[in-house]
Amino acid sequence: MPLDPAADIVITGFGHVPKFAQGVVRDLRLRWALEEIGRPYRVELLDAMAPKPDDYCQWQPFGQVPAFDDGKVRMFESGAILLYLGEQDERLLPRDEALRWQAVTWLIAALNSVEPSLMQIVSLDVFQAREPWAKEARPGAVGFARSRLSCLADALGDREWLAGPFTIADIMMVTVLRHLRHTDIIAGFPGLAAYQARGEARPAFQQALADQMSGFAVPAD
Ligand SMILES: N[C@@H](CCC(=O)N[C@@H](CS)C(=O)NCC(=O)O)C(=O)O
Repeated sequence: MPLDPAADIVITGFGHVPKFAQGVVRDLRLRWALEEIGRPYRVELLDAMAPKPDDYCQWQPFGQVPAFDDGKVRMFESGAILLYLGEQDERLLPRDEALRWQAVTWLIAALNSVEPSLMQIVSLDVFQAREPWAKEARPGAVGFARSRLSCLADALGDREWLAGPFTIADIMMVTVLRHLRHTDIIAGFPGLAAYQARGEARPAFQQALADQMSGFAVPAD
């Protein structure tokens, strides 16, 4: 059971978030990776709505979560932290050079080529939902996201995971796809829906999600 109040590894998360964000806050990526390799960790929960203390911004300059500290390195950015954890365990990042760089490539693709287009829809549906232009902008944003998802679905084909074995690339991509769980857009790509479900069925994901949810006062959707 990796959650351990005496662990050397500390990550940050939020103590409470609105319902739409429960189960997608990005500390989930770290929790999932740590569960996959059985590394104990503890969590410092911050108030999502309050200004972040100055000392926290020296750790995470944007005042966001997650941040990570294992006593050796202090880091922020979920992708960088997954790479760091992958360096330490081949169950997250293969030692074979070709597979390893495939995994790194797909991790960056998830962050840089897929996540922004999906977050645009989240912004319109949640953060900007009351803006008069949000409704008009949505079809264009959905069209763009679908074009990215279509390329992703083609690239994945009928493979189980993006880089061959399960890697940090899958932790990143599955958590990115979860941003659209309030829509039926992923369901329009059956291969991607099955891929997401495969990732979410892993016991390490289930444990990570349950632990994140237990930090929130309001139950999940
Ligand atoms: N690129 C960062 C993004 C972190 C991020 O957006 N965190 C969100 C929670 S999932 C957050 O802290 N939002 C509050 C804010 O931006 O002030 C990462 O991947 O770590």
